[in-house]
Amino acid sequence: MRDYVTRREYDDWINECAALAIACGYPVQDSMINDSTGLVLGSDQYEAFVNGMWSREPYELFAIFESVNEPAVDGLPPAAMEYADFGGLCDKVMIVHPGKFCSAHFHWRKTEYYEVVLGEMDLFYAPEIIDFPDLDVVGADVIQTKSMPTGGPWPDDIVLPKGREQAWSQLTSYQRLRKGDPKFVMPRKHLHGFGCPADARTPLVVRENSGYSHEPTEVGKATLLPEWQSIHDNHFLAQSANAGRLANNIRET
Ligand code: RUU
Ligand code: CO
Repeated sequence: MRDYVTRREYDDWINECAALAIACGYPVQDSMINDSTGLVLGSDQYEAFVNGMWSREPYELFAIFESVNEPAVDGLPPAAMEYADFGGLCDKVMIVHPGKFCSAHFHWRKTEYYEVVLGEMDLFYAPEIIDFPDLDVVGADVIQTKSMPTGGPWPDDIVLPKGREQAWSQLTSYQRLRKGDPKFVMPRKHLHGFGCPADARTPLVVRENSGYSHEPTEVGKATLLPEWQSIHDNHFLAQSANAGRLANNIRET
């Protein structure tokens, strides 16, 4: 089983994604193109590179170009610092090839919202907060002022990556998002994941805005407030996706 990506494969993938993001008008800077731009969500997902990013086979991997990640704490009253890690500002664009997915996950802190820039987005989510008491997620313990749209049932033709079916089983609501649709808000603590339709002509290019993105990568940490350096705010339901997110296994030769 393939558990690495070659330098050539990785750079071809990310350069293609960068070209698409730039063609879509996204402000991609050189510093946003690095060895953490691509997310391969688990060692079992490198198999995607055997037949290439255009094979349309189901795997969990995609790219993120992040143009803003700002704690936005300046000017707050000091008492607000206690929960300021729930706020902040982030602007990113995500590129998902046909048949590929961002794994099922939730964030304790981050509320995010999407705008499709190119292609179509298959969005899957849990419209209610699902309790994970061991992970400190209990719907009854948090503010909930409104409900999410219930969405529809999954289409019959979605093919999930092998072995990941269980992780997606509680994301019972589905919506297809297109360019020009209203922004779609995904409140914190709700399970979500998304993909690009397997038969699409172009990858999905989707812009995400959110609160501060507490990502577990080295690059993201450099600019952080010291108090926030150890915060990881992403929980992927597939255990190997959590480990895979930390670093990519890129083989130089
Ligand atoms: C998209 O839902 C996302 O939250 C990205 O912003 C990364 O954090 C991983 O998934
Ligand atoms: Co998310």
